[in-house]
Amino acid sequence: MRRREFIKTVGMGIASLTMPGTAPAGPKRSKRPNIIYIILDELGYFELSCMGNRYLKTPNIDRMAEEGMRFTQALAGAPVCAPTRSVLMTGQHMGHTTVRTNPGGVPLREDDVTVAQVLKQAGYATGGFGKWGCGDRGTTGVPERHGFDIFYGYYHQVHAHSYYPCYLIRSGEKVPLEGNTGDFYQGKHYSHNLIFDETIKFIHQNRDKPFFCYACWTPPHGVWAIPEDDAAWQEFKDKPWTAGSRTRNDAKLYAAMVKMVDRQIGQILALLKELRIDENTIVFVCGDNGGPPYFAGGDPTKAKSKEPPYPHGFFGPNLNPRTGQRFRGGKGNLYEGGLRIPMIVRWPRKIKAGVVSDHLWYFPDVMPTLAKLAGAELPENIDGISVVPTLLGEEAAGRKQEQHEYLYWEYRGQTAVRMGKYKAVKPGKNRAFELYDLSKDIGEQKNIAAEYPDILAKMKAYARQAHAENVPGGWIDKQKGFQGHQFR
Ligand SMILES: [Ca+2]
Repeated sequence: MRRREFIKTVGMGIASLTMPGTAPAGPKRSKRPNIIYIILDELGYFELSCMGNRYLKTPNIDRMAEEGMRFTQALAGAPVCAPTRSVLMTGQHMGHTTVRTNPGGVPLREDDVTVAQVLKQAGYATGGFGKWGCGDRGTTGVPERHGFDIFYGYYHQVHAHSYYPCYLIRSGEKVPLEGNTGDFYQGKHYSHNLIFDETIKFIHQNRDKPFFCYACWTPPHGVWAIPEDDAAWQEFKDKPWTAGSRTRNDAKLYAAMVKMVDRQIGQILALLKELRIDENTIVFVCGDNGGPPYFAGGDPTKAKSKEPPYPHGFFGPNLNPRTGQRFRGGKGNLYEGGLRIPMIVRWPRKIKAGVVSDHLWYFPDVMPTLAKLAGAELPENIDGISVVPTLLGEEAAGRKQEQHEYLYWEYRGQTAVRMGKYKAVKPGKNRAFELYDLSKDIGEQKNIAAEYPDILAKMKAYARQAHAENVPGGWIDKQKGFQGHQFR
């Protein structure tokens, strides 16, 4: 189906679903799983306690990994927040997706088809909760124009920098938060608690139908803040840590926020059991981009020394605490540190418990994966491949796991291509491509470009083929956009 026709059919709504001959092939409607897709903004690959992190505590995510599948080579769609969400939502890599910059000014186009549209057309209830990042209020990119029955939270990237905003947005309408002033650290309403409550409410309300719950939560992204009485803050507030980027509390706040969202994931899993939909619900938990080396400078109130006390970040998002090996780089660049994310998927009795998979996949694959689970039809021109055969087993899925010929990223003059064990990285606009063999060199230290010119030439050709001109969406009503934290 072409994208425009697809939109037209979505626009016809429920009527089209009952027309004979239009029912999508796939699992029976009654068997179709609920889908909960949770993003923890900025959470690094090694920031789980099951990955050996010494400071951060994630007992519920660890339990999900024990009961489900953990991926070692799940990669972000982009090394920063907005583009990675655009890739996830459109099933298109960075050479094709619409939002390729991060400041929040570029929205999805009217004719972009999202995961929510795909699932809604197949009869799913669709809800989004958290940070959207694919189009501000008043643009063509808003979630209510892209398949979400409800979206509650932040639309503009920068609006999400405050956990005590003056308002949040519910499906395009401002919801004023009286008592919040624009102060980053205190206020009457902590946004994430409201967002979590709405997430829970949506699951409750839709327990009897197939639903897609997109929980694109902001924690542990900064500016770091948490209510004083939150149990997670009480657990970490007296740690002797002074590392931070704005305040001496930042590292403690970060750890508390990770613990808080982990606790809330536990609450969601308990709710699924209580509602007796645990075995018919697949839950994904992942990061959104590679981990930034937060708080590398130590105590922000002291003059920085030449040798920062935590060169790889206070919590070491890209440093394997068990082996001392680390991914190069971090958030914002296209070395592995900018792209590797935690990814854990749980579906009792469908996904084998305790499996660690090294299947290589990335955010464009989410749309075809969820569509396959839902028996939904896909739009044309997507770059993803379903990972259902890996999740359920090739026998249960009825087909072999397909592999990507190559994976592609671009961001601010950087380009990266992955082909099997090889990774080609162009680290900047006027820089040459480097080539690494990740099977031997996970830290991307030994550039072998000169030794394998034919392989690099092939990967450069892929990069040229993957990049298409960027045509952004636009404004419908500029007055409605985010104006700054102090504005209501
Ligand atoms: Ca992010």
